[in-house]
Parts: sequence; structure tokens; C-alpha cells
Amino acid sequence: KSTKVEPIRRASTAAEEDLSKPSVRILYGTQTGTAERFSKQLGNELRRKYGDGTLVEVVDIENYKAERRLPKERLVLFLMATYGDGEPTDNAADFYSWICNEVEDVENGVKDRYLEGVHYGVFGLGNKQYEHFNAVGKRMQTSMEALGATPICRRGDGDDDDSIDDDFEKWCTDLFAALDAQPALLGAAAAEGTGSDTLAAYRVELLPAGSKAASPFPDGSGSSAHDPYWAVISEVQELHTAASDRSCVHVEIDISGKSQLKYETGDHVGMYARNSEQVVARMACLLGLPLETSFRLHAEGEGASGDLDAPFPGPIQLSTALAYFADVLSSPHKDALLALASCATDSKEAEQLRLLASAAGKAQYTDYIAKQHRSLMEVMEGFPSAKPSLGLFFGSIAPRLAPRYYSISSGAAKHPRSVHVTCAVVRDVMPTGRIHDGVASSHLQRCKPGDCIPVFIRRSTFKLPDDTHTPVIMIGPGTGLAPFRGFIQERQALIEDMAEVGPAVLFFGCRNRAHDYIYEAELDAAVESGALSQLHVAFSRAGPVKDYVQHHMESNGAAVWELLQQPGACVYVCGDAKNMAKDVHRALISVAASQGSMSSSQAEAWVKRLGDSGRYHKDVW
Ligand code: 2AM
Repeated sequence: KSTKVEPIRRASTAAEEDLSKPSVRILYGTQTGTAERFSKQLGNELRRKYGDGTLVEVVDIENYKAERRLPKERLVLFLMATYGDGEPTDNAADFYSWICNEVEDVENGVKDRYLEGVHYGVFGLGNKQYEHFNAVGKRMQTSMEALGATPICRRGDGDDDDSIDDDFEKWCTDLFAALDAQPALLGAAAAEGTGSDTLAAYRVELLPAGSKAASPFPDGSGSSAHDPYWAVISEVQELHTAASDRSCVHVEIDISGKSQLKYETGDHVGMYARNSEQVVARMACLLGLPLETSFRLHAEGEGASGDLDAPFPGPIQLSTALAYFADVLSSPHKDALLALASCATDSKEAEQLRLLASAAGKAQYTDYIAKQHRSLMEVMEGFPSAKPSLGLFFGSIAPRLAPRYYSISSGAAKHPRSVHVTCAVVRDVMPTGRIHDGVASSHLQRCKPGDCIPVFIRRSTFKLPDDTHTPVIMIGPGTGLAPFRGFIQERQALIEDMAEVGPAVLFFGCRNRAHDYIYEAELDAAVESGALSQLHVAFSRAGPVKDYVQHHMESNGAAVWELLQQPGACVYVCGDAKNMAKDVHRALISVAASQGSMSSSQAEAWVKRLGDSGRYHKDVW
């Protein structure tokens, strides 16, 4: 079966389209790009299955004018990821709070159930290891139901810890069955089986060698992911000792060039990291083009207003485009394999790629790609006859590199013009023998003072209590220490200003005092100055048994409990969400049970109330 390559159309067609037209709208809330990828894949599948005439629009939920559009929809599909501690993704935050308010209005009788007649479907993306699995997907479903809309099929719950692609496929099967039963929902133009496989491709304009290139990111205000600021890195320091076989870097980013840009202690910094020069050179070779190739990508229908939908502003050099915009170290998805098949000149390679992308080739995909964590770059190395055009490569094959977020590890009062980051460097040996270096962490590790990086600040709710007397208990093993270093600096600044501060207890954990006890001298100084009233450190690999932060919380249960009896006292947890945060949660319940003489269900309810009253904060990943 042949695959049709379609030029990419401008996103603005969605906004300009006539509201009365029948359509399926796919809205995605994405943080790392999976929900976006699934949405595009679903859009393609709907067109393929029901005909190219099916009007499907895939829209970033951030750009969706819900108030005006939602009541007029025929069928709207939500692909919504849950992020961190049960929160919506950044791009879905506004929509999410809007719909929660609408539900409140309906429940209070201020509005009627005005979405009657609208059909909807929800696929949630999350990870079962997290406490609030798919909280956003679930809330979307109950909200749409509360507003009177009709579900088209069961909610899908994608579990990233297992096989989220399979979960999505199963949900799509249910969705298609429901659509087959109600074809009117797709509009008059839909016709069974008339579509073709479509792959998106930009139109490429090659420019004369040496053409002036635009910056990959215009220098913005630094206030959001859409408007990053090119900041100068002023310091990079290794925090582990020479004895450690891992690396963790302390990076200082100078934000003094943007005087309006402010951060608060506990906020996050987002950054656009770049692929290494080796990866960029290898990719250019695989594409068969010199690194200096100058080009521009155009979305079809582009007018004088510029490249609205292009992934980067043109003109650009291939080396820059590959460095900042192509995620080639993740495994390729199905559409990427189909796109590679469409351009493979060796028919055996094309056939093999198509098999890997098909339902029949699922076992091969699992063995060759998923289990091996084989990257897109490795797959392209394995199928050398597939040399995609730049338009196809950036349109359908390489996902855009997503920004990476770090908890800021400096205190704003102490360092108002400098953002500190504490970053564990990701380096794993993959089953194929490939050494996988994390894109952002290894980039930070390679950085030298004077290098520039596009950054932006993301606000968080992870904040010290307003009243400086309120006791705080902080739990943060590994790089979970980051925001607490900021909290400690904040308290240090208060002490220097002669303010009175309440007790602050830190539970920190690392493997071994001689290897990875990061910021040891600073923590000792904080105890000395009173910025920390108690410091408990768990060394997990110093003795024969694991010693973790939660063990110290339990052995200091009486003191923890006493602090928690004080008005407003807060607990903060930062770091690994999959295991640590859950174990700490259990430890907190066990402290409440033993110290407060409660049954386990009473203790659980007590900890829940702590959270509901805004006294239990998590910054977990
Ligand atoms: P480990 O690697 O020896 O198991 C920072 O990563 C520290 O957190 C390490 O000392 C690590 O120990 C520890 N850690 C790992 N799993 C944990 C868990 N479930 N709870 C608390 N700490 C954990």
C-alpha cells in the first residue's frame, strides 16, 4: 500500500475555519510530546479510515477558544496528559481551570448543562507509578459529563510505565467501533475506506550556501516556553567527588540581561537544550546533506505573515535545526517508520520498515525497537537507503525536542539575578550497547561559562509559608534537594535581615558520603546559621542495608509529629515520584498513626487533610 505525503498546512486554518462545518476536533494537552504525537497519529488514522474529506483538526489546547467553540462541536476528542502531582500540562492549564469553573457554575445552578448534543472522547496519558494516575483525563471526563456532553466511548487510560502505545491502540479500536456505529458524527464527507496513509511534510526551500540564518529562538522575555530568553551560563561545577561513577552538575544562569525577568524561590526553569555535535554530524550524514545546508521550511498556504506552523523560524542551517529541533535519541514512532519506508530506495528496507509500523509487526517492533530502546538515529543507521527530505524529516520523522524543566536551586532573595540548577547527568548503557546521554543534562555538563542557552521561568506553587515562623519539614533525596537549597538561602537572607524564623528540618539522602553528598559544606553552614534547625542525612549505600529518608522520618517520628501540631506547619517533598514520594507518603501516615494514636485509615485521612489544607506540597517527577 502506498503512502501519500501531504504538505503541512498552516495551523491557522483551524482558527479560520467555518464554525458550522462538521468536524472532529482533537485537542491535546502535552508536556513531553506524546499526547501531541498520538493526536496527529489519530488525525491521520481518521482521515485514512473515513476518507480525506473528513474534516479533522488537531489543535494544541492552548490555542483553543473553548468558550466560543466547545458548545458548537459535534465531536471533540481530548488527549490529555497528567503531569507531576496530578496537574495538567502547561499548555492545558488555562483550559483546565476554565472547564473546572464551568462545572462549578453548572453545579451551582448559574449555568445549565449547555454541552448537550456535543459528543466527546477522552484518552488520558499518565503513569501508574504516580499517586494521581491520569487525574487530568479523569477530571476531563467528569467535567464533560457534568456539562451535559455525551461520551462516544469509554475513557482510555494510557500507562507510560507499561505500554502506552498499546493502551492508545486499544482505545482507538473502541473509538472507531463507536464511530462506525454513528457515522453521522463525522459529517457528510466521511466515507468508509476511501482515505490513504498520509504523512505530513513541509515544503523545503533550499537557500544559497552562506545565506544569513535566523536564530533558532528569537530573544524573548523568558516568561514562557513560547518566549525564551538567551541567558549566559556563568558557572558549571561538578558536585560529585572523583570517587563517584556518576555526575551531577551545579549550573548558574545569569538572568541580569532581562531586568524584568523575575523568579521566586521554588519556581522552575525551562530550557531548550541542544544535541551534541557528534549527534548532529551523524544525523547530517544520515540525511546525506552537508551541515552548512541553508534552508527554510514552509507550511502550505503560507502568506506574507510568516511561518506560523513551521517548527522553527527560517532561514536556518541544518546544523542548528538538528541541534535544537530534532529528537533523534528517542525511539521512532509508527508514523516515523512509515515515513522512512516511503523514502527507502531499497525495497527490502521499505518492506521491513512498513512491517515494523504495522499491527502485524508488533512483536518485531517490541524486539527490535522498544526492548532495545533503539533510537531514531540507530534505526536510520540500520536502514541507510531511507534518506528522507528535510520536509518529511521535520514534518513526520523527528519529533521536536521538548524543553526540559528543573527546580531552581537558588533563593531569589540571595540571588535575584542568577538562577541555579542542580542537574543529575543521565548516562545509561542501552541494550544495543549504545551509551545514552540525556540530551539536556549532558548539554549542561558540556557547557562552559559564557555559553548561552534559551531559558524561561515557570511559576510553581512550591513555596515557603508566608509566615516565617511557621515550621517546615523538607524531604528531598538526590537532586530533590534542589528547591530546598533555595528555601534555605531564602531563610538565610531572612536571618541576615534580623527576621525571626521558625524551625526547618531537612531530610536529605544520597548513596555515600564520599561520593554524592552534594552541597555538604553549605548544609553544614545552614545548620550553623540556624537556616536549618535539623539536618538528617540517609546514606543508602554506605552500609549493608538501605538507609532512606523515610526511615529517618520514622525514627524521628515524635519530633516530626510535634512540629506538625503547630499551626500551619508544612511538609515538602521533592524528587522521584515513582518510589520515593510514595514511600515518604506512607512514612508520614505511619508517623501520624503511631504518634497520633490513630488507626491507619484515620492516619490516612489526617494526611489527606494536610494536603487539602495546603500544608503538604510535592515537586516530584
Ligand atoms: P539507592 O540508589 O541506593 O537505592 C537519591 O537518588 C537517593 O535516593 C539515593 O540514595 C537512592 O538510593 C535513594 N532512594 C532510592 N529509592 C528510594 C526510595 N524509594 N525512597 C527513598 N529514597 C530512595
